[in-house]
Amino acid sequence: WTNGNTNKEKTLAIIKPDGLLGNHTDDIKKAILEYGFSILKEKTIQLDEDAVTRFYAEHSSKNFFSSLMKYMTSGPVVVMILEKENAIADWRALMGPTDASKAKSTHPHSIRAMCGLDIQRNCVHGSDSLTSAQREMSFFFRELSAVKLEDTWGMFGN
Ligand code: RTP
Ligand code: MG
Repeated sequence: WTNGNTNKEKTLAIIKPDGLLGNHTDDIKKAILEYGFSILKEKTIQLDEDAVTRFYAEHSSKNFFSSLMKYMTSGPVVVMILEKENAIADWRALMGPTDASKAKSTHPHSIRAMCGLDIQRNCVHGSDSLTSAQREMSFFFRELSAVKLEDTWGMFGN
């Protein structure tokens, strides 16, 4: 039998401050829906330094961290939970490579080619693994930590 949710995967997407400031939100959401994702949850928030430090903990010792902090707190962001089969990898494919200046020649139809500028101002974020997706979804949507077990159960096709 099936619970109707078999093989569906969820991932966390962020439209970063440059995406909102450049008015790319509607085009990005259009691309997301055309690619076959459902947008399960969405909210617009302003990140503070504490949130960025916790969210990007893995980058806290990198030389670009203070610049990343300034960028990510420079304006509101849109955080979304996307769902489809293979959502984590497919959303990263639709985003394109981290360096948006390269994306323009190598992945011209990607979102970063469409609205990103360079290696930092690349318009969007996507979780890079199942573990990150779970952590990042409950980071922004706390109520989800309560349904995590049920979701995991579905993901393994039981
Ligand atoms: P990926 O893991 O595929 O490289 O892509 P990502 O978007 O997850 O990028 P990541 O390396 O995890 O870095 C997180 C964000 O930090 C900014 N960044 N700046 N100045 C730089 O060299 C630099 N490198 C990364 C970007 O905004 C990046 O998305
Ligand atoms: Mg990353």
